Amino acid sequence: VQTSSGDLFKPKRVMVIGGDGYCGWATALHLSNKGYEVAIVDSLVRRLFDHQLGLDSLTPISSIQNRLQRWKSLTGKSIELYIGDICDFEFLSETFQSYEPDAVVHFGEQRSAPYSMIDRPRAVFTQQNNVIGTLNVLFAIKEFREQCHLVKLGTMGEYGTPNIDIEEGFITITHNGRTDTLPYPKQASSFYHLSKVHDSHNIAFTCKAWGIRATDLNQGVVYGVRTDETAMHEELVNRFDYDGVFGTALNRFCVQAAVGHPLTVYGKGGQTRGYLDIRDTVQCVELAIANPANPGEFRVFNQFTEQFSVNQLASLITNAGEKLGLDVKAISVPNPRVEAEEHYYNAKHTKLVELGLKPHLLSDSLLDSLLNFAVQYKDRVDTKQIMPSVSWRKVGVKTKTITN
Ligand code: NAD
Ligand code: USQ
Repeated sequence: VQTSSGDLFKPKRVMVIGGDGYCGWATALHLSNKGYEVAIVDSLVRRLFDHQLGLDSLTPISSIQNRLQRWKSLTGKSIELYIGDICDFEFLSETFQSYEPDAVVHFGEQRSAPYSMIDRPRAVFTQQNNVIGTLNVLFAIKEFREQCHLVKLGTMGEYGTPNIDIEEGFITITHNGRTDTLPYPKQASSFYHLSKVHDSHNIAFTCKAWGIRATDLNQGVVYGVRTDETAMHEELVNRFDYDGVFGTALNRFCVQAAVGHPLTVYGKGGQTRGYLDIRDTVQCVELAIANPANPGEFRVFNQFTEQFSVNQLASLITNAGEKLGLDVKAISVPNPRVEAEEHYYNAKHTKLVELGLKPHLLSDSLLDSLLNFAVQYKDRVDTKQIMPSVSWRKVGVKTKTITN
């Protein structure tokens, strides 16, 4: 790959941090399938959160070791595995020196906004885990692998819901007769989303100060479950979160429809966000890796394909459910979050398309297959986990046990 600065940089060895999670597992297999050498780094802390909160994926997921053995036996391809916490710099240094990655895709964070709002310990954990983890990755690149390209998962939620168009990372402003291109203002609305803002600042600074090459992927809400690779065998099946802490909007609605639970629209339902199919997550990450940032360049891509309000999602699922003979109803539940429920939203998302992204837009057939998927596993649903259990307003200082 010839980067725009003219240097030759052909990434082959990719480290996927958080490769046991929802986006990371699908991406690790996709990259391995595409001929990249892949190593997964994961502390498995996400499986621990599930145990601690009494939650479970809709799909039964195999251990990471069994997943990788199955992948090897099906495809002949090996994925290396490093179990450890990237906040432990000794572990991360050894991993970097042993694997020598050309690119690091960093998914390895605590990614639930409600989890970060349960109580003070979880808010602190989220910011410590995410901010220190990313800082360690930046130091490891500087120290051991200067040319390594960091592809970091950020979030569209960093921008909040401003009353003007959202640009991709930067905005050109004229103020008192002078003009500059500045980072787009950040207005995150949970301790989790704020951790991503802090990460972005640290990454931007180290690109400038140390010449790190980085791409910040401000991803929207991901939906779907099957990718070409995870569909190859039941032991490769991805996780599917539907509970009130880790489940995200569209995926949750599919499970709710499958078990006859009313769709949980929070408040007025005008909350609009960018969404994308998990098949596009893996495609976007591959595009970012194949077209690396230049040394010292801090790139920001808005990674989503379409915008929807919660009400729009609810009506899409209602209609798709009816076609399958499901009786789907949406209800408004008091919004546990502090967020605008009716607002302007228009976010740019052209940079990944310019690199070649061919989006899988939300279609009737995808909704159909996602609903059927949820119906297939509906006996595993714990309906007590569906209603939201974390309030932004009632967050407390003490460790809270989540029970419904
Ligand atoms: P996930 O919880 O399924 O996976 C995250 C993985 O990272 C887990 O396997 C966890 O064990 C691991 N991890 C966490 N902290 C770690 C640490 N300190 N050291 C090593 N491993 C660690 O989450 P996901 O849905 O796959 O999200 C992945 C990334 O994408 C996150 O950064 C998230 O913020 C971002 N993202 C997700 C979505 C979405 O809708 N799921 C949308 C936008 C952005
Ligand atoms: N919502 C409902 N009902 C539900 C669930 C959610 O109305 O049952 C609403 C929420 O109030 C919010 C919107 O839907 O307005 C999206 O909520 P979500 O839980 O689907 O997504 P969010 O909390 O924003 O977080 C998810 C991922 C996170 C990622 C983010 C991308 O968990 O890791 O960063 O999506 S974004 O939303 O673009 O910031």
